[in-house]
Amino acid sequence: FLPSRHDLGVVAVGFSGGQPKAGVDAAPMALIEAGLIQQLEQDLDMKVTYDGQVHNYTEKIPSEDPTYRNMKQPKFVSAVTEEVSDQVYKHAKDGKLVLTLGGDHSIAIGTISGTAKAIRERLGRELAVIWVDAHADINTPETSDSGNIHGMPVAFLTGLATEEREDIFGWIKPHHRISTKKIVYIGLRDIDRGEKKILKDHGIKAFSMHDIDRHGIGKVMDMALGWIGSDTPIHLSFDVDALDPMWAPSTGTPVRGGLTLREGDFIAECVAETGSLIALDLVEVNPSLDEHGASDTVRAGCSIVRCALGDTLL
Ligand code: B3U
Ligand code: MN
Ligand code: MN
Repeated sequence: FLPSRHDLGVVAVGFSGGQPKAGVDAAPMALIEAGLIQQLEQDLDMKVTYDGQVHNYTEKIPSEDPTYRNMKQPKFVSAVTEEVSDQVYKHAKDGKLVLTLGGDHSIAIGTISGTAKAIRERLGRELAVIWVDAHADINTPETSDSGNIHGMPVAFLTGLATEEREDIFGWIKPHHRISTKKIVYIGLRDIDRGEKKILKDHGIKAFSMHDIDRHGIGKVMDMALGWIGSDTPIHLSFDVDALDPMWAPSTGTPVRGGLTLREGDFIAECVAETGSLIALDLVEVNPSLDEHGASDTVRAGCSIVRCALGDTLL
């Protein structure tokens, strides 16, 4: 059922509208200029389909976009993620593995809805999601204190948040959604009160930094992949802020006490080993924050992507 390991579709999403800090839109270019696509082609022997553009979706900017249900820039984020959903869907429907370079994490509303739809159509299967992040990004518009939509994508993708208005995520239909039972978090350490309640009430599987300290990353990955079950298509959504700011300082909301560089790579390697990866997002690299650390952050991002796509140490 899986995409051919070497056939990769790349979508570069230069979008920052899900949060207030400029610069995260420059990440795809920074990653590509660091040689990421060449590395995938030359070192990993991949056949890469990429339209050669970092999309900034300026044509989607609405004439007015007032706060709605506490969400900031709801129409813009909705329109961009709907377009991203279609871009990702087209690659996945063709049987390609899909790599999306963000952008802030709101874009996962697009990427995961696109793969969920394609996998249902192609295989009649449900998608599992591994969400690697310091944050759970599962606020509903009502539980969010910030109103930033990058803190809400999982709520929209699971149907915990819905909206009738077509221009404000009403385009998300059942075939775009994922089950709360098929998402696994790794690396959590900064969760809002309302989010904790949502995780508990819905029995959502989550491995926090505490769990990683207790069991080690090897056992945590065994448990995470065991929860998903073998032979289930996996979408890996990797927020670079899961890594400790020591290795990835250039990100909008760094939280100390995070994953080491090796733990981040190890998670990606374990997912690659399953042979079930169908899509990968790398988000929240912001080269304009902590400029001294930007090249380290970009290198860490490139490494995560290579590992997830099958690069091995030996
Ligand atoms: N949970 C907070 C903070 C946050 C979420 N995602 C990031 N930060 N990167 C919120 O705004 O919802
Ligand atoms: Mn995130
Ligand atoms: Mn985060």
